[in-house]
Amino acid sequence: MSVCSALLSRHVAAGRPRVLCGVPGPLRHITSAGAAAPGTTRPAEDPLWEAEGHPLFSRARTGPFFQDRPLLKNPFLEDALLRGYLRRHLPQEAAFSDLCAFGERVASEVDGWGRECEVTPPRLVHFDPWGHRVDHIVTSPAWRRMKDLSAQEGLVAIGYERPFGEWSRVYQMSKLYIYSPSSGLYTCPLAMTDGAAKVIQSLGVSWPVDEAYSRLTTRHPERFWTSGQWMTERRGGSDVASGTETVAVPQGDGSYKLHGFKWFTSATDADMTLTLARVQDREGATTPGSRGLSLFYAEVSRDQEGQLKGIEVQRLKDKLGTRQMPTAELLLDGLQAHRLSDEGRGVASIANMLTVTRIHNSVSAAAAMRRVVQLARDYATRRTAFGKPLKDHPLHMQTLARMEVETRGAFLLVMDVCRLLGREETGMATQLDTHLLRLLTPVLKLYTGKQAVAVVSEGLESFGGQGYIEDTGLPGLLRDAQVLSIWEGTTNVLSLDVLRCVARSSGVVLEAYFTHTKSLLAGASSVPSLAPAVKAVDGALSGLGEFVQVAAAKPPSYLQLAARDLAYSLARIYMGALLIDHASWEGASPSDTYAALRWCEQDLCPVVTKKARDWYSPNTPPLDAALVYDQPIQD
Ligand code: UCC
Repeated sequence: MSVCSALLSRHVAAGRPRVLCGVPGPLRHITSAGAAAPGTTRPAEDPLWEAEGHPLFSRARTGPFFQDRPLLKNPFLEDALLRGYLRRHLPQEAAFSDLCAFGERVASEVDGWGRECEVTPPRLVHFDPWGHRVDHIVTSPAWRRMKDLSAQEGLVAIGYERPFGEWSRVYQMSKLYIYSPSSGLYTCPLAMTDGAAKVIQSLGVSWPVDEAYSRLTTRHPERFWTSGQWMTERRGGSDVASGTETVAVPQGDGSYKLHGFKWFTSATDADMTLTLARVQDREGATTPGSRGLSLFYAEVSRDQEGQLKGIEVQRLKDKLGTRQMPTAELLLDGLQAHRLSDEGRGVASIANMLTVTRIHNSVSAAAAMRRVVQLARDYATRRTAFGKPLKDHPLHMQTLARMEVETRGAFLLVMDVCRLLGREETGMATQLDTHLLRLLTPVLKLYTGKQAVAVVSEGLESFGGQGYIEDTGLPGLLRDAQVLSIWEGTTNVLSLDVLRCVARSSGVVLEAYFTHTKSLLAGASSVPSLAPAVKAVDGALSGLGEFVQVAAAKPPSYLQLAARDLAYSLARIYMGALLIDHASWEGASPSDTYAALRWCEQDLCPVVTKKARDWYSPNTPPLDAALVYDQPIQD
């Protein structure tokens, strides 16, 4: 049977008659898709001609072959690693049935809304027809449905209801992981909402934020609020401490009025926000740097004329991706706000929000990888090239397998950090857990952000040209992945954050890392099939330990130059240990072992490899600069 007839029979079997010009037409057996030479006639029995005597490629008909699209199936049922991980750590029927039902809803309904969000981006209406300034951000119905869905499904609430104690964060993030690639980027406001709830909880749920807290964490759509996180200003995206110009002017009643310009406020349709500003003294002076920053809470509301109170929306951002989301530039023009932190403790107080949003970012990164792998492997069963389905081409399978290994490493690190967060929030964390959480959060965020771009890009290629076609929905995956390494701290800023937390803890966070990684390896020491992987991670860990000893005696500039490679080494070694640990579980599959072995074949400790090649010596920065600017090398 030819490919075409196989496809036709499949259409018939699936009860889908072919539609010609809008009316179901009779099915004809077509054995070739070739075209008649111009000017020639063909007998009716020629397979290139159909019964009525029309050539196959005429009268606006483009031939009989249409490629089957990749099918999104229930993302929970399709994810063996997610189900295995939960079976091992959270074997609760209630969690499984909820995730399964939600996965079904994502595939059958929500994914379509996500697409609607992409093709109906928000727009800003500055003025009403009579010239009044209104600054209305008009979002799509699908975007608003996402808000209701998020409340109903408890996508933020679960983290605060804690139905499974210390494993509640793992459960919540599993739901978000299934949802994220279909969410139309609604996971972004949810990340900030979760982060805001966490900050409020850590500072104390009392007036003026008690009502806000209950709204951020409710399951009732009519009460549910989302929060913004307005940190970025024109001078400071990364360098918040010296770049924040917004001032807070004290009012007689203990509140403040904020004046400033926020350059990048994601999901500006939020109901409230947390933001940073400098408190002015009586003379109007402020304290520079981090010590001058305080944390504020403000509600986004309108007056009786419908005008935003204390805010003007300057414009919406024109972004590469995340177009579904109304990101704006905001002028704060006397926005009423309440100070939540002590004066000068703004960055330290918003740090909890950074931790939560960085974890959400990583959930989205792993989810994007998982989604593109799921679609690509489905497509490989539907697409035939060079005489056989893509799935029967070993080189294609090798490529997908490499993507799968990356996805697994990312997933296990994401879930491990969620596990640590859950332990910390339920009072179960040991000191080791707390140190690990601090160290691994930036490591997780920076590494998975990079992985997502690489894996999603590879994934698009696995669809051939169709991966580049906008209305397949595939290019949006890549556009949206690109932001994951940028916002919430770029790769280099987070690499420096790793150094900073090592220095501030006098190396204790690293000790926790070494201790825990070794204990993961020890648990797998009796599994012979994992021995090469254990050996590789153990060797890399020793190399890393030696590097840290040597680097500690060098000037700070040495470690700064090594910061990115150090962070990558921490990520790869720890992911290797997690893959090994998962594969050593009695319920693991042979593929779990294979993935662990494959992961551990790469350079697990690039910081040692690069040190040996003199990447961090004082001679290197001038060479780098000369190379970048194509200038003569200075002595
Ligand atoms: O807004 C944005 C877009 C939002 C989109 C959200 C989407 C989320 C996911 C969606 C999923 C689809 S993007 C803008 C985000 N901006 C950033 O991430 C800023 C990046 N820059 C940094 O992270 C910097 O490292 C800063 C701003 C934190 C550096 O500030 P400082 O003031 O120079 O930092 P210090 O002096 O080192 O730290 C001040 C205090 C210290 O506490 P104390 O004083 O008690 O010792 C630090 O320990 O803050 C503490 N601290 C932290 N604590 C600083 N960073 C952290 C941290 N990461 N964790 C815990």
